[in-house]
Amino acid sequence: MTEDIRIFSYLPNPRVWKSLITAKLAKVEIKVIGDKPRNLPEWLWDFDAKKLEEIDSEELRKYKRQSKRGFKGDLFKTDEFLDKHPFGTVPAGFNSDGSVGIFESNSIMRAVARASNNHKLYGGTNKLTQSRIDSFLDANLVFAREFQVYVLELTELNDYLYKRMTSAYLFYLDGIEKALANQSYIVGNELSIADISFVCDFAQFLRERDSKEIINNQGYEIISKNFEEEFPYVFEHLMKLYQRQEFKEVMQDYLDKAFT
Ligand SMILES: N[C@@H](CCC(=O)N[C@@H](CS)C(=O)NCC(=O)O)C(=O)O
Repeated sequence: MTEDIRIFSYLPNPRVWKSLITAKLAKVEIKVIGDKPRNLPEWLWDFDAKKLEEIDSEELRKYKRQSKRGFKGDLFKTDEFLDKHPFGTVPAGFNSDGSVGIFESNSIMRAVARASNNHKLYGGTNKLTQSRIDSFLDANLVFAREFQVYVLELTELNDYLYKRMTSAYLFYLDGIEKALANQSYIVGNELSIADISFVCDFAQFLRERDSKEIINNQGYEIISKNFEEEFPYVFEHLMKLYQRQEFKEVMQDYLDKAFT
């Protein structure tokens, strides 16, 4: 059976988990290709991604590109890859024949949800619910971008960066806490991709707790230090979903360390 969506990425990657969890819940066929983060420079980034050792060294030269974000040095990306993925990032999603590229992990997840029979995780047929889900996904991306910068600079923090991250954290969590105050899920009373995206991105952010010493040594505190007490609805929601089978199978024990 051919897959509905193909994803190339470094693995494991919480951004890919969004699509994996959605695929499990929505019974959509996806194929994930990739390797450890440090090995991705040894791959040709393409719909038909492969290890560089399979490619002639003369041919390889034309694929060489300077990395832009999250990687150092050179990466190898085909022209077709850059045509489908103009920002050149992973996770890189594709439709089943590779003729369409889908980038941004939230959008790849949306494509997976749309590939299901009933789009249940993406508001079903209700366009307003779909738009409300989109609203949370946009808010989530703003938060995720902020913490991407924070994580990449974690060993060289400064006041500007730290304040920006703190304010993005408080802004985002305050909104999610309010959304969850009177309902069981982020959008209404049904699980949606807004919840899935929240769990995957926020779980990744909480791993700042693994770097407590590095952060403290620079004179700063863990931003999520009092998360459980300050945002009880968010905490409860995160734990409820983290323990759910479809999430657990993908995330395994990723968050356990953050709560010990
Ligand atoms: N917001 C994007 C982030 C993707 C992203 O920034 N990916 C980086 C790695 S963390 C990348 O692929 N960089 C490629 C490069 O450096 O050329 C998403 O959620 O998919």
